[in-house]
Amino acid sequence: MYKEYEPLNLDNLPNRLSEINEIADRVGADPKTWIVNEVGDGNLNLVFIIKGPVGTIIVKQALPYVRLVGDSWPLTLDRAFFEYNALLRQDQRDPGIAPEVYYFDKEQGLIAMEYLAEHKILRQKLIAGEKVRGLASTIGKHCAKLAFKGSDLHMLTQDKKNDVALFQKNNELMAITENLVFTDPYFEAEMNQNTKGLEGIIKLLRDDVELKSKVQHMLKKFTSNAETMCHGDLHSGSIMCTPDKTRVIDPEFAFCGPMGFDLGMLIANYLMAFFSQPAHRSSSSDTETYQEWILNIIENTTKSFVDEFILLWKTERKGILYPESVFENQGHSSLAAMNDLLQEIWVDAVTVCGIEMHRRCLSLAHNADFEEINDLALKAKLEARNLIMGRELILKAHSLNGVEYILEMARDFNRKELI
Ligand code: SR1
Ligand code: MG
Repeated sequence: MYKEYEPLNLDNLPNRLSEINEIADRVGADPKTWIVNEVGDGNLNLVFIIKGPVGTIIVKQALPYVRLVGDSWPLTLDRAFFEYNALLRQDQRDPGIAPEVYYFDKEQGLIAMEYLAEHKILRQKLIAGEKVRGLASTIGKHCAKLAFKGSDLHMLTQDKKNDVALFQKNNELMAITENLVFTDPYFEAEMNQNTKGLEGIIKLLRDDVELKSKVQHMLKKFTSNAETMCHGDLHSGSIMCTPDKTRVIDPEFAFCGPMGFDLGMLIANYLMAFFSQPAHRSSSSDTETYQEWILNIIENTTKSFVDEFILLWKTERKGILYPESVFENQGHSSLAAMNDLLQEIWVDAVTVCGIEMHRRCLSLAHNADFEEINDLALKAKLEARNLIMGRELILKAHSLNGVEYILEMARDFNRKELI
């Protein structure tokens, strides 16, 4: 591989990558036998599928700019370094959940990794009305393992501090989240986009000082509370599934932040899949059945998260926080303290959830669940439900003491005519 960065393309890729043993061993030594396709449909990177006589791999390469916008928005190649480091930690904390990494080149911003042949992006499955067995349990447990095992509840404090120092340097990607997710939806930012018809609702959100203060409070936690390594972008486009297997990809936005961040972002994306269903299903009974399945996924993801967190609390609490020396070894239960912490995680998750529901309709980078709706009046009507429920979640996060309240709220908003 050349030392100096050069983006791969269909012409230069075979010769360049066949020189790398770790790649040639996985695909085949002769690049003339390779079939290469560029399949990147995300907002940032190049993604190639390379198929050869020995096997198939994925190669992901960072571009020196944001692909969605172009070279007017430069972006560090180092995001591949943070993704690589996050993939290793995901695999360590929840073995088998992330694609296996075969090769990493920092200068080229390049990661070669496992091709998930039978898996499909979860967002596409949710739009198509397909179900995945075991989804809630796999992802709920994964979020708990990532939250718990990357924190001072579990890690040696020196290792935790080294992780914090490492991921603090992913500040360009954190800045994207700080701006696009937490800030831009709440003022007239340059790159904002919204469906026509939502103007009244947008004014309502931007005039709501209590709402904006709560969002800023959550931004303070995002940027200052380095509790654990989060995936950082855990939406349904970062999950790949077969009918009964689930994997998590794309942790390039990894950062050290609040333990509820990933869970909240994920629930938001399920709620947006829920609200968009009337545009994607052909009968109201299909819509209702599938919407209930999505709500069931939200409920069981949250329950799996809590169950796994409690299990880890009882069996893997080896860090400096809430040590047994302070509780159990003196004959005192730590369960009340654990419940307080779980409550704080839940409030953060609910708040992040509401914010993510806002940004996907108001800022840059919308999601396909709504973007694939051609009937713009219907799109605006469904997005309005999503936006107002997002507001309710942010304002009421402290009093929604269980996932059931969220499910009921979603059913209620799904019936409302807001515009
Ligand atoms: C400019 S990047 C826009 C969005 O795409 C990524 O997937 C993240 O969600 C980011 O906010
Ligand atoms: Mg991504």
